[in-house]
Amino acid sequence: MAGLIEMTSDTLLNLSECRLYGIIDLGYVEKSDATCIAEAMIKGGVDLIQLRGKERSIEELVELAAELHELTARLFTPLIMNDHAEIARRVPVEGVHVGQDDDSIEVVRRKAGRAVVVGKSTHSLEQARAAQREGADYIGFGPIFATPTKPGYRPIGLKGIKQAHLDVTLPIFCIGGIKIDNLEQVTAADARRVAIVSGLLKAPDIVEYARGCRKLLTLKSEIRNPKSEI
Ligand code: TZP
Repeated sequence: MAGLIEMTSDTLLNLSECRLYGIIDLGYVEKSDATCIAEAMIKGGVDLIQLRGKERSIEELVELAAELHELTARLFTPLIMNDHAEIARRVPVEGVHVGQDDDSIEVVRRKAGRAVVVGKSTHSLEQARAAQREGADYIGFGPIFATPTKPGYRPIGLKGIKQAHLDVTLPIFCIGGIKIDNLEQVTAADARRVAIVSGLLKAPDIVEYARGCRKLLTLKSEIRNPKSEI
């Protein structure tokens, strides 16, 4: 079932159709605002939501993921848990996202104990190719630009995006410093999908911001291929 996220028994969401990935990072927002933020993101056209809570306890994340999932499931939007595959055993999130220093994809699947989408962060073309060989369902590719959300990582720039799409057949979400104002630069460099953290979370109007990003991504994909584009 690669690339297909089981949302309910009668609804399947195709990962390759997802273009805009919104990440709720608890470094930027209060836990108590997370559900409203998720709702605004979805209303604005975000296809996929991740909960990211570095330094937060598992118990805290389980509780918030369960609350968020009640909303995201109702709105048929997959919820992906960052880092902690064990949370997928306790909360019916649709996926788990891991970094280079986290569990392997195989361990993530084992810990989750059921079919989940597994995404992996990659920071170079070599890591992107390796993540595909390892069995990831999608990858994050970046940071494209320098970003305070992921300090200490050298930005990889726009140049590798085209090659990544030639080398990797999985959905690739470009990430890192992407804002509505530079999104066209990123799509011009051949990105089809993006993940955005601070741009969305700091937007004065999340619905409008997401809508604007979604429009640019959709426009670009229609220009690239009016019928079926992956
Ligand atoms: N992985 C690569 S860059 C990044 C992650 C999680 C952070 C992206 O955050 P922002 O605020 O959209 O630059």
